[in-house]
Amino acid sequence: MFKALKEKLFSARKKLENSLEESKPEAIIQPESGSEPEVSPVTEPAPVISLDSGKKNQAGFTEKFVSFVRDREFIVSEKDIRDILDELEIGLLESDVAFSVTEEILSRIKEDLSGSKRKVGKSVDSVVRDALSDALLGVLGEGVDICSFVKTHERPVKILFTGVNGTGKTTSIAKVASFLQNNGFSVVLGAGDTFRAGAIEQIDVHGKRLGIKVIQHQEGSDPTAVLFDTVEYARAHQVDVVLGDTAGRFHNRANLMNQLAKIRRVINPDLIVYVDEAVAGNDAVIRAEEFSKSVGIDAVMLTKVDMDPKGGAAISIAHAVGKPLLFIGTGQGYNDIMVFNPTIVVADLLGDA
Ligand SMILES: Nc1nc2c(ncn2[C@@H]2O[C@H](COP(=O)(O)OP(=O)(O)O)[C@@H](O)[C@H]2O)c(=O)[nH]1
Ligand SMILES: [Mg+2]
Repeated sequence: MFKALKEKLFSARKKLENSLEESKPEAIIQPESGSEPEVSPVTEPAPVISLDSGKKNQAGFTEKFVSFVRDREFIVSEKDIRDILDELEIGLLESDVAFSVTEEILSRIKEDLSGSKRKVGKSVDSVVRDALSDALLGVLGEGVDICSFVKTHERPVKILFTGVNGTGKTTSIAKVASFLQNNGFSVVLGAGDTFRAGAIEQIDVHGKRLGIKVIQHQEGSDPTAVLFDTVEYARAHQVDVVLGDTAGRFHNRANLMNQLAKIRRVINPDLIVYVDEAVAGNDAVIRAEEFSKSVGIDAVMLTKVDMDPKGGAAISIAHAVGKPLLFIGTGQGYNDIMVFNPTIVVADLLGDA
């Protein structure tokens, strides 16, 4: 997973380590005669290299830092790491990381590494690793614990899935249903895609395989009625969670959007999950933003991560939309689903998993 991103991050990490290694105090400054290198003077820092100020580079950074060493701190000039960050910027964009997210990551790394915050006592590789890790965690957010969400909401918890056709909504509903079942919750499915031929049968097959009830009406019927009946069924049978399928929607198709608005009004879902595919890269991020504005979404599920060697969409989507990435789909089987845990993902991206 995320092969391209891992390679870019690995390359930047090694280059930053080398650059910081060269900025070590011993390499730049002569200790004052008689003073212990470990207990250095508390004088004002003496600039060693001055840079032109005011110029902005590609990533919008101002070259205002100076390189110097004081006490057991070392200061890395922005110039020292600028080329590496420029290269990383291109690498992230090439890996489909959204522009705004790329800028955010770079700005966090720059802020973390340049300046006088770091102690030499910490190894260079951990300084760099922590800077990259913090920057990535900063854009990935907290994630969501769906099981706690279900536990803390009134039953039945109503979760509606929306998004463009073919991205994996129905398959994802089956996976989420199986995941919830495995975590001890009862589930009922609502065949709310009454629009596309074969959609009802498709979700019915999943339901049969998983041993989960599927509420369905005829093709072409009102999806709001199907989902209303599904919620009624859940109430009557004390089912914990309702998972509602919907027809593929384009934000610019008024009739489908109106249908969704009606479902929302009548069903009042606890969670609207926007589903898109990682292979769509930046398009997925842009669509998610548009859906978020027009429909209003609460969380995202990104499918086909197994088919996306780049990984940028998974890194970008939560930050770009301002909503958490709930799950990622990693294949066609029911178990090919992963809770999106930012800490685990970042550890994997930086090669620690
Ligand atoms: N490789 C892979 N294929 C997936 C994943 N999720 C869904 N699919 C496939 O994507 C296709 C469309 O899925 P479907 O659920 O029908 O999409 P929908 O139109 O949005 O409901 C199917 O062939 C699924 O098996 C995934 O995480 N990985
Ligand atoms: Mg479907």
